[in-house]
Amino acid sequence: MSERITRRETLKRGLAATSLLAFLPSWDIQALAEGGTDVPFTDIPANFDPSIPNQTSRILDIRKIEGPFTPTDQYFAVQHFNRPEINGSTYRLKLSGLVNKPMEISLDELRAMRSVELAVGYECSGNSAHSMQGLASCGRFTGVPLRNLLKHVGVGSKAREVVFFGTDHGPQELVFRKQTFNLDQQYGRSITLENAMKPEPLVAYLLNGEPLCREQGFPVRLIMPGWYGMANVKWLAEIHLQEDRYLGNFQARWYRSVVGEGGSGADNDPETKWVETEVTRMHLKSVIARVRKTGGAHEIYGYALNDGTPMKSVEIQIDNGPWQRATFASTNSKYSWKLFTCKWEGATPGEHTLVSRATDAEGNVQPVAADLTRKKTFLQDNAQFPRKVRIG
Ligand SMILES: Nc1nc2c(c(=O)[nH]1)N[C@H]1C(S)=C(S)[C@@H](COP(=O)(O)O)O[C@H]1N2
Ligand SMILES: [Mo]
Repeated sequence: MSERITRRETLKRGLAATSLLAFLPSWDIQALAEGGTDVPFTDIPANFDPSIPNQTSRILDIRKIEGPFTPTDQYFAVQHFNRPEINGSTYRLKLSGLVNKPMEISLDELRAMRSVELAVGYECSGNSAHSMQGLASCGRFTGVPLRNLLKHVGVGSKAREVVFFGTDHGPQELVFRKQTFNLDQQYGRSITLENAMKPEPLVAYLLNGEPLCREQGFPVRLIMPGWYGMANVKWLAEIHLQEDRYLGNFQARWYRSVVGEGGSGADNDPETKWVETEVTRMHLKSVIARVRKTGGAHEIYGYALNDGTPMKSVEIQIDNGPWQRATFASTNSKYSWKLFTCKWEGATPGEHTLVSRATDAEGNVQPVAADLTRKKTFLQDNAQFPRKVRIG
């Protein structure tokens, strides 16, 4: 008997060790586990303190990234209104509009449906050097594939657009020609039915194996793998199917990019075509997050994000030297953020400039800031992000 218990214990311990190994990213095994030290960045503004709690956002301190999944208490958070507090036991997700059987689904009913788990990394479309690239995270999300839910209620034959409303709402300035109204709006986003029926979108209720916390949208949120953060509607109240396009503020106005094409780029050059587009899928980006010193060796760590197109490479340039290829972590997956590491040979004392650039399998290369000067609006800033460090 006791032997059996012992064997079971050993088995348990063995399993624990295996799963631990599975989650110990190749990313940090060497430098982080062997007790290295952080090489300080000298480009961090004196007033930058991501630990200060903030009503509208929580920034991830990317110097603390240790592995594939961002711990829940560090996970970045952005919202336009408040963070509604929802009672999970009375919660109902409404499915309405052009559906065959309108429904109100409880959390227990949702949990009883077949679920999938997916590693998804994303950033806010406003993430940039201003937030030290900390409006990004990666989590393990569990939920019901959106298309299963839609099949469950039956998609009406005229439905073309799927709208997601959060519980949160508040006054919004709405400009119509020369009139300005201040009207209450819910947070709302839409996608085409075609995108909704793809296998990836998830109606998620767990993050890293735990119920979503309030900041991340308890009890239920949408997750659109490969898309910028604004698509991932939190505190999901209603999924509404309709024929016409949805033009709510956060769909039609707030998340747009305006880029000049052709001509000189001067605002009034009639040869310049100003192209206005929706913000949807993530543009290719990589960011250096940490530099670690272990014994005499230096190593550079960072994350890369994109729309799920296979990532071909991340390269690192040190002090305008040759580009050298970084190694991707074995734990990366199609929609996770892609962690990378690169050995820094022959690092000398003093200040150095480091920069990374990502390239995808379709040949897209992460731009430099000068390539983006014709983008008038600040969203989708995926420019290369030069860093400064000092080796003591
Ligand atoms: N209901 C609701 N969902 C929302 C928002 C919001 O204001 N309300 N903000 C969006 C934006 S702009 C971003 S970047 C992501 C951030 O997701 P996170 O807080 O889980 O990191 O949530 C999105 N989902
Ligand atoms: Mo965002």
